[in-house]
Amino acid sequence: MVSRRSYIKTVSIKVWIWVFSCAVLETLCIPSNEVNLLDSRSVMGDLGWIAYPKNGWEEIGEVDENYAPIHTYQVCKVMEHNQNNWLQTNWILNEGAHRVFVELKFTLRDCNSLPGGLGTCKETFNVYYYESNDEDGRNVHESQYTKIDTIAADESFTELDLGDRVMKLNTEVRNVGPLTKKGFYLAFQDLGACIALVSVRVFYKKCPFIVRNLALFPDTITGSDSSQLLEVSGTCVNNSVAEEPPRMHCSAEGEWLVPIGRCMCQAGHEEVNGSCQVCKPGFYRSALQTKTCSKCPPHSFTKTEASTSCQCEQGYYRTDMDPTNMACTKPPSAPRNAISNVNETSVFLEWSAPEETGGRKDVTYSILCRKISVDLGHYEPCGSHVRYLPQRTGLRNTSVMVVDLLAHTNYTFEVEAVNGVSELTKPLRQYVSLNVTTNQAAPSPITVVKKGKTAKNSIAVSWQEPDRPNGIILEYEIKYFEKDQETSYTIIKAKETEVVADGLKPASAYIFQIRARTSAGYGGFSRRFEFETSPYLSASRDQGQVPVIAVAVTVGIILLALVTGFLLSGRRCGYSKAKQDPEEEKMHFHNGHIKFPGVRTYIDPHTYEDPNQAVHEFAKEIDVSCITIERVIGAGEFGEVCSGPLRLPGKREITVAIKTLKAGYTEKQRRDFLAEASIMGQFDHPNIIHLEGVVTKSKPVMIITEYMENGSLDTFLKKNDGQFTVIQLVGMLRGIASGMRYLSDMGYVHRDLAARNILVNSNLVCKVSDFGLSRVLEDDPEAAYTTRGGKIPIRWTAPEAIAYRKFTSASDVWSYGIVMWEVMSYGERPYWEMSNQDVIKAVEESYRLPGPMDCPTALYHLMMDCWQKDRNSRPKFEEIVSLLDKLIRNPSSLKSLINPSNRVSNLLVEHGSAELCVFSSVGEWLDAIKMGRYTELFMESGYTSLEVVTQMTLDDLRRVGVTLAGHQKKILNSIQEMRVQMMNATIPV
Ligand code: ACK
Repeated sequence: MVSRRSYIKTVSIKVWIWVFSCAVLETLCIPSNEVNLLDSRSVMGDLGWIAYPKNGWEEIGEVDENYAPIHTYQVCKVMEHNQNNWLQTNWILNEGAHRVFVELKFTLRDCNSLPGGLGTCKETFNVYYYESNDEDGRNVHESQYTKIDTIAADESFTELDLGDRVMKLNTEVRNVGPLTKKGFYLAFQDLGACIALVSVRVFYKKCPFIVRNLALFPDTITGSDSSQLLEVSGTCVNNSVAEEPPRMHCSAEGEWLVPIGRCMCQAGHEEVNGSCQVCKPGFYRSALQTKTCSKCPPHSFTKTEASTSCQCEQGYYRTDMDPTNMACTKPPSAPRNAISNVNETSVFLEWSAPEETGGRKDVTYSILCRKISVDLGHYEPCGSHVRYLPQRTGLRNTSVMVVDLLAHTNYTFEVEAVNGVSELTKPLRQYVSLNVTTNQAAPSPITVVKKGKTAKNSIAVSWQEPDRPNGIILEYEIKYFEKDQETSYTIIKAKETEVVADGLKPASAYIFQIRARTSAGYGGFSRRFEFETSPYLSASRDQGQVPVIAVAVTVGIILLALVTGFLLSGRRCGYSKAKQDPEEEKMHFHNGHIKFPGVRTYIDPHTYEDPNQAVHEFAKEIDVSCITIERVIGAGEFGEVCSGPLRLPGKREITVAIKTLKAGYTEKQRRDFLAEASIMGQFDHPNIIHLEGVVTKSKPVMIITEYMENGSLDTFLKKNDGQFTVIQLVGMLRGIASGMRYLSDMGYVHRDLAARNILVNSNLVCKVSDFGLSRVLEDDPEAAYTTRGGKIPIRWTAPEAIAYRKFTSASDVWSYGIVMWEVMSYGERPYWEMSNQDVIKAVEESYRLPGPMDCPTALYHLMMDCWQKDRNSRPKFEEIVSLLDKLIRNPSSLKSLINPSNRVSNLLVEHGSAELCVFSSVGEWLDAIKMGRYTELFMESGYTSLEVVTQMTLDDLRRVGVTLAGHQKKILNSIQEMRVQMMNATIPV
């Protein structure tokens, strides 16, 4: 049994032990967000609490090992009834807190363990508070206190525990609030328990000062409500600015929650442990770029603290656009190794990148072009017409194409390298220069082409000189064709900048392209310009819906206009052919071949049901009043051939030949007569007789052609025997071949090509004439009836045409060979007086006309080629023209004439060995049979003429030094052929 006194003593000892250990751990025991308003353990002197009744709560004065008092209040009146013992604290200042916490540490005796006191023993006590603004509340009545709670022990102790020297200390915490006054008292009411109140701690909670996101948040007393969050604004730390206003929330438990916004260090400062520190010299920090101070980039420095950027070293620069962390840079050095490549008026410039890029990647190049002024001798800007591909400035690649320069001009080009900081260093330009002289160049393409007066068959076209003629324009070439018919086109050459394209189809679209020519050649064609001819006049045809009255009125007006015009003009004559510059030259092309006139291929007029339609399709109707017949110049099959002036309105007067159709003709004769005009009208070539038009509306019916002053070629040559140079004769032949090439390109087979059907003008220009169809067989006096019934000019006609009427351009080539022979022999009659039959036979047996006297070997070879039996082996007119062109260009090639000794005037030459007769020397012969290597041996052995050679035997050959059996055989065979020709070919003429 333990006495009350000894119990209390024992409790005190136990409490002391605990107080001691807690005092040691004091700092650890109180969290930082708690602010004590009262802590009984830390009060050094008397606590000054008041107990009443006086014999209730009593203070046990103990000291700890440091002799500091331990304030413990105890009461243990468990044996007595009606206990009401109060213990009142001092006035506690609440320091602005609206909610405080009361932490009580106490021990409580288990009533069951007390002997005999069970009836009155309590195991709880009550805690009260009373608010007041000052200490006046000391004497208030207990009923004025507000109860905080009844406190029970979680664990009470027993006698046994005391025996074990273990105290069961309870800790209870209660919160009080909301408080509205400056302070308060606490009171502990005991109603009969055995309690030792070891410590009383009163505190409030706060969210402690904190630096978060560079913002300062002050100590903040928590709110009065246990669930309240207080929003607190932060203050940016020194040298920082709010990015977004910083805020945090203080919870009732004294914790900072939900940070919002933040502060950032100002430029020139960096964040170190929640504060903003200045950047040291040599370091910088620009606002909001990096978090920490950075070392100055290359070629820059700073000597001051808190730098926001670094300064460039001398000679180095930074653009406004360059970031502060970029190194300072400098302009590039000049480009290197510049070269130029001139192509006419274009220059390709190429260079290497500069050695020094200045530390930048934005190097570009600019070109400065200057040309040397011819008059002043100084450089001047090149002008805006010069184009740079891809551009003049800001070039990223190390090349540029400069085009549209002037021809034959000196230029200087400066290739400048620039980068982002070049602007800052002007005028220190870094460039490499090049001197360039442009070449001769063709004119630039014509860009402006305009349509002028348009008629149903013609379009007047004008254009502007090319922008860059690059020289004196010698002429223009106008190419045109019907839209979508590009394979057949016409070319007109003109000196002026306008031309009239005529002979066009009404209401049709034509494409025009024009180019200029200078001494440097042709420029490029202009782009395609599309112009349309006027429609037919018969407007009513397309307008079937127009009322009949309107049509009648229109027709009436047109008639009236026509009659009026006719009367006013004094019966003007003419046709609708548009005006054409006399200097213009017109050529037509078909499928790539030059085809002087005739955009289309030749159309057989017989394919027209109505021959009148054909003639008016291809020939223009001329009013007879425009023609004056002055004299008769010959007789044609259908009537006289006359000559006289033709006066067409708006055109200068010209002399024309007028073929007439004699009176009393049949319809067939009229048709056949006009058929020639229908054919001739389709041609337009300088070597084809030109049709001016026809007169069909009055009698006599006439065909009007250009007048050829020298008449037909055969009589002209006979009249002028031996009067012309070889070049003049070849020139005539070239003209005829050119006309024939045109006809063959047009698909027209002449069938009666002979010198008598070639006309010659005053300039010795030969033109092919005499076109017809059945006419060949009818009206040519040379034509003879063949066994098959046809009438054919035997001497001029190829064997296959005679034999089975195979008339082709190849048979025309045969005839051309005969014409060549006629020309070179000044109008000699082919095969002289041989009968047609003998001619057929001789030709059939491979004999051919011998070369005319003084005929160049090359020409005779060509004739012989034209007389190849196999028509496919004959040359084409195209080839003939180009061969003759070559001979004309190289007159010495015409010097070699047929050897007179080999020219057998009265003999025909066997075809296939004709070359033997035309050899002028032994060397030439040996070369021809590919044995030229023996020429020297032949000469040394005295075989210097072909006559002597024809006497040679095998032994002679061996003696000469021809030892190879194959060569001996080849040479002997050729000698044998020569002998046969010279001795046996004896067809008399
Ligand atoms: O040899 P010539 O004088 O030239 O005689 C004939 C005659 O008419 C019968 O055809 C001459 N002749 C034909 N057409 C023309 C022409 N366009 N110019 C000059 N004479 C021509 C031909």
